[in-house]
Amino acid sequence: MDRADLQPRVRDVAGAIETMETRGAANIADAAADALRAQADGSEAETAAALLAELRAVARLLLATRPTAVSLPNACRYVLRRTGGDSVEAVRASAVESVAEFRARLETAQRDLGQVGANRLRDGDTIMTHCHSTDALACVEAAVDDGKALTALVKETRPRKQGHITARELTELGVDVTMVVDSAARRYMNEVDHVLVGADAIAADGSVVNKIGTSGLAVVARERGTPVVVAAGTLKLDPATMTGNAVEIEMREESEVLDETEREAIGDISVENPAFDVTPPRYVDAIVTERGQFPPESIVTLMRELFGEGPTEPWQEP
Ligand code: RUB
Repeated sequence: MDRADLQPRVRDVAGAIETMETRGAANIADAAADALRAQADGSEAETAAALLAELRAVARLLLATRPTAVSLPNACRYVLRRTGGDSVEAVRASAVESVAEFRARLETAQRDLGQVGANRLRDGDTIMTHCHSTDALACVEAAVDDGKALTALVKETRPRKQGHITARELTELGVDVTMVVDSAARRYMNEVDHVLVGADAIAADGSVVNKIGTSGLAVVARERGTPVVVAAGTLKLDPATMTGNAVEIEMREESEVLDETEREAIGDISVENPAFDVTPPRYVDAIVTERGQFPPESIVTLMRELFGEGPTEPWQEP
């Protein structure tokens, strides 16, 4: 596909995901679906086959922006598998309709899993959060709507401090928030009733891929017997892991860790900046989805039901 055929919205969405202006797995999926809609809507393709090829190319472009969030391929998979027809109009209409359906399902899923997660929380509980997860916040919102008063210890979440977003949104929900630096998690764990985090990807063995630091937090929680709850819609289930593929962990720029002045002052060192880590299933108590809560070891049954025995890649050229 000629880059000139890309709709400006596609370029904007891909750029925003790459620079993390759009971030968090669910938001990324929603934006990706919208980019596919924009291409279908604005394309000047003259045949159904040409429009389908454009949509596949847009999906491939989006998939290259952030490697770990499986919501991206899952969003593209959902839309492309439902897009088709013999005319440009039919392809356009089916793409637009499946994007609308996908976005509506995303919203409903978050509301439904929020209620499941809320049922675990009791009035007066303290939660500890890591990063910023709209799925995790949906659980808190539903609990607050049920009349429960909650307190939150919010981890700052270095290097990009997404904990600041969580702190603001929890405060808006009426939750009493205390922020701590990441390394203070163990110091405060005795005060915590639930660790509540989101996920970028869930593997078939129940491993949870989420913002770097989640696995350390889960180990500390297990040491103290504090339940670790992962709020993750089924959009986060990674079908490729059913056939043995590993989730790729995104490595990011060292400038997120050290600014230029700090770098110069320290001298010649290497910096590693993985964006995510993997929490083994034995440290996770429950994965909360819109289909109910699952012990991590049994999530594969839900994956088989949703994806069959493996992934499809409708963005590949036939
Ligand atoms: C965000 C992150 C979030 C998950 C889940 O990482 O790790 O916990 O994406 O978010 P980044 P949600 O800031 O690097 O995108 O529940 O909103 O899908």
